[in-house]
Amino acid sequence: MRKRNLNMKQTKRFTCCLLSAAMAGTMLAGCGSSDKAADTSAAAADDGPVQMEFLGGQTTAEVDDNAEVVKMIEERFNIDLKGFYVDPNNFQENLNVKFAGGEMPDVIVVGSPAELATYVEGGIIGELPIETIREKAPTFAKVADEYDDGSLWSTMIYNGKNYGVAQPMNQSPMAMFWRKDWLDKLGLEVPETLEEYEEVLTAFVEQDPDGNGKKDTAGAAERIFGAVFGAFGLRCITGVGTGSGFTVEEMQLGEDNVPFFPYIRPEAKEALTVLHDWYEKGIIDKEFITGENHGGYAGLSHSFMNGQIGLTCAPPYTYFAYSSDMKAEDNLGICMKEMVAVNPDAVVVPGPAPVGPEGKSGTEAWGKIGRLTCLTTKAVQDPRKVDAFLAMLEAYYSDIEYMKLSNFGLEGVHYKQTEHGPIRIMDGIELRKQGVLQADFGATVLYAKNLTPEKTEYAESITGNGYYRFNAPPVEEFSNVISTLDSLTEQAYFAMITGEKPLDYFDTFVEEFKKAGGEAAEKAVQEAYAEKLAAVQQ
Ligand SMILES: [Ca+2]
Repeated sequence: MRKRNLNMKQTKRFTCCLLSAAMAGTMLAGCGSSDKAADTSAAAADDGPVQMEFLGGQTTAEVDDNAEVVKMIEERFNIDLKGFYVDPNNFQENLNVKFAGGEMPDVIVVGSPAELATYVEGGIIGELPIETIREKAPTFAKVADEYDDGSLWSTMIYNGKNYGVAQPMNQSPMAMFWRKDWLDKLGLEVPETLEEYEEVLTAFVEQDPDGNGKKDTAGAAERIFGAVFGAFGLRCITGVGTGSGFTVEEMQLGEDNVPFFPYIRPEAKEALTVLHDWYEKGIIDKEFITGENHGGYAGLSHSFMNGQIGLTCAPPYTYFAYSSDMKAEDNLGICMKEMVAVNPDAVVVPGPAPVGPEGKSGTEAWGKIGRLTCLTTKAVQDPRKVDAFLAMLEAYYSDIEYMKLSNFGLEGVHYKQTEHGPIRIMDGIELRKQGVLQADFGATVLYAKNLTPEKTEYAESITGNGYYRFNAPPVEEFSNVISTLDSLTEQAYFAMITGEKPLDYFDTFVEEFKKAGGEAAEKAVQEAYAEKLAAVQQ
């Protein structure tokens, strides 16, 4: 619980940073008109390369003008490619200082619709009409249409206008990872249903799977809560990164395309009933409240690595890249490498998410929506910058060689080609200096299909249904109460799982959640989302 409180404070601090960015932006907007006149006349007088300054994320670097990739990209699009450098220590504060001083890049990647709204209000991000995108980047538009479940194009709408482009991603859901050596020792198979899960996990508690003669193992911990909720049709996010606890701000998009809070649905009580029962039986690690991660890479599960539990849940690539072969070293993900180092005898296999009583199953998945790339108010004033940006976007979707050049660079210099796909041989900062990862659009659906097909197919083969992230449109009814709702849910859920409160307390919790602003927030988000959908269809 203590850890979670820290996280809440961090969230607040981040919001404050964004607000000051908005204020800085307001100042900028005041002096924007003179820039506009200057830019337009310069564009008319000069047909030379137009300068494009990119800020792709927190890992930023100045671009080396003489690098080969830089020259290739510059010639192709008739641009002068620059990286917008921001000191990564206190990144947001340093970026705000630049905004306040009147500096901004041409292209900027934002983290969420809420951040988009703040930057639009602050005069940092400029409008990019959907019809312009459709006209200048038709291949992108076609792919976006194909993968849009309603939430793709609408992500970039704010107050009825479009700002930037959202990338369609092919993110695999989380996979379940088992201790195969424990299963083998007890003569058990990888389970498939919730009932079978309970049998196997009970054996992990009762039958000494690590063979040390002590009853000192549990079945699983917090990171499988999402799969248990998934067995009842709900999206539940727990144990993200170094924190523990439930992430209430990520809502669920229903099959009817209406977003809702999964935590107050009647099915949530059924999932909590299972978790409480498993907690009582010792299946859920009694220390689950402190989370599975205790430092280092946020995806690590120390409880799993140390042999305290026999099952965890994680993104596929953090354990295996292209198969479950633990002998192939380049196949091991960051978590698996650490696990083997700590526990050389551990054998790990993936398995399916548990199927619930009504046949439902699934794990949480990060967004179907990837990078949110925007043009600044500075860039949208110059039609040549808009054209260059959309030409780069179009190239990324219509020319696999350009996608590879801008994301991986040159073979033998920046990456090596292996039978399992390209592997980078240079670090991120250095790559960015040389123009790689500057003018790219990330691991899009086409990227997954064409550049890393083996890894994509493997991840798909070990996962099933995903409950994808829904980014709530920024509405005050939501943002004003979400911290309160988060704390309320967390306290009630922990209390019901551990038995501090009876399961029937769920109904009281739902009433409190609604009264604390949850009902109004859900309604406001639903309305705002419907408005966004309507704006896309115009
Ligand atoms: Ca034992």
